[in-house]
Amino acid sequence: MHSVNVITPPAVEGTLVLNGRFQREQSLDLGQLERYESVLARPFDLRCYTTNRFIRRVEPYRGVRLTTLITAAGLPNDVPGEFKRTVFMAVGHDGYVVTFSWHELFNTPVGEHVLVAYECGGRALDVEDGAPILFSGADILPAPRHVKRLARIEAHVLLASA
Ligand SMILES: Nc1nc2c(c(=O)[nH]1)N[C@H]1C(S)=C(S)[C@@H](COP(=O)(O)O)O[C@H]1N2
Ligand SMILES: [Mo]
Repeated sequence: MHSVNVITPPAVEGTLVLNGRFQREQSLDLGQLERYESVLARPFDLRCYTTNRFIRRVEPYRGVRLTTLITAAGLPNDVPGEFKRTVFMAVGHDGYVVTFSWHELFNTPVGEHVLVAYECGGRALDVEDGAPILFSGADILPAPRHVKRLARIEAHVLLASA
């Protein structure tokens, strides 16, 4: 896989960094996330993919769409059309990683439901609650892409190996 050097800044709790192949690296604390247009999600059951275990009912999240943050940071465009080969890695402070493709986020209904949340059930989430929380509201089993203590969104432009 082709990958540019990603210089990872020191992680600050409650602050989300967008880095890698974005045009403008971003660093957003909870207050800055709240300034973007917000979306209210539906309540859902958090259920583990690996075990199918029911974890808990989650009240409606409020947050900003991941696509809104990515658009603000600027998709890679050094090579025409390369933005369509971009994969985004969402990384938690504990090193937990999940992926999203550009197509999935910008060209399927899944993307409309991927939020970086800072409020749940009308109550502000703070760092102790795991904020900001990334979640993908259209997933069949939502627990894997429900990332607590979200630290970074990395943009990687993939190249075929042959
Ligand atoms: N930051 C982070 N978020 C995570 C994980 C993790 O290891 N780290 N595990 C995921 C998985 S696989 C599950 S099943 C749920 C578990 O949720 P819980 O810790 O609230 O029980 O968190 C998800 N979000
Ligand atoms: Mo899980």
